[in-house]
Amino acid sequence: MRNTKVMNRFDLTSRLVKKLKHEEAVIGGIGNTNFDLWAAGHRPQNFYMLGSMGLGFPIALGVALAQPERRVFALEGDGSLLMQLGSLTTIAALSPKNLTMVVMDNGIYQITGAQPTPAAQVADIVAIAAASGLAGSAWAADEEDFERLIDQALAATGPTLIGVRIDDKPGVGTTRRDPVQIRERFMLGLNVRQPL
Ligand SMILES: Cc1ncc(C[n+]2csc(CCOP(=O)(O)OP(=O)(O)O)c2C)c(N)n1
Repeated sequence: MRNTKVMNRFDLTSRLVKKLKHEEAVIGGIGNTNFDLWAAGHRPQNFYMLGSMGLGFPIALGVALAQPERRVFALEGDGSLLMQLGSLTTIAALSPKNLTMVVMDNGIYQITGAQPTPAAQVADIVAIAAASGLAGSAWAADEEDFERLIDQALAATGPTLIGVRIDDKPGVGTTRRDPVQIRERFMLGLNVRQPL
């Protein structure tokens, strides 16, 4: 089903962030995806989802629609996405040209004790995305292929989804849990708030 290398979330997140030169927005999903986004180097255009599984992509969709000239990336765990699969069809139907989703598939709910997710056995996230209408969905074969898919996404004319198989490591850092600060910094970073 997936002839892909098992990679590492922090390494891939760092590779993505290094490629961002135009104040692209990045939305990190609950837990490890936003921990590693934070650890890869905080940017004012980063938003760190706290609390609810599966809201990374819906939030990113809102940002992409509100600011169509800005590229938007969203990072989500496989367990979180499986809890909010309807977001894929909504995104496919609205088809924002500037949104790229990355699914960090470790086949487990790592942060709550490594219980297996359905992606470990029966669900192929990229096949689900393609069948939801996201035709440009692909598994990254290895780190080089991931970087190539990100380069493609930076020039894409429709929403794209990249699946990556990752190891069972927890996030490298821990996001500072201050929701008001996270929101205000992000709004400043997106130029929708004036500095005090
Ligand atoms: C709606 C909801 N249900 C359950 C939880 C508890 N919870 C928080 S993170 C998590 C697991 C996330 O798994 P995944 O998205 O695959 O990321 P990973 O931890 O593997 O990086 C769970 C069950 C929650 N925060 N929200």
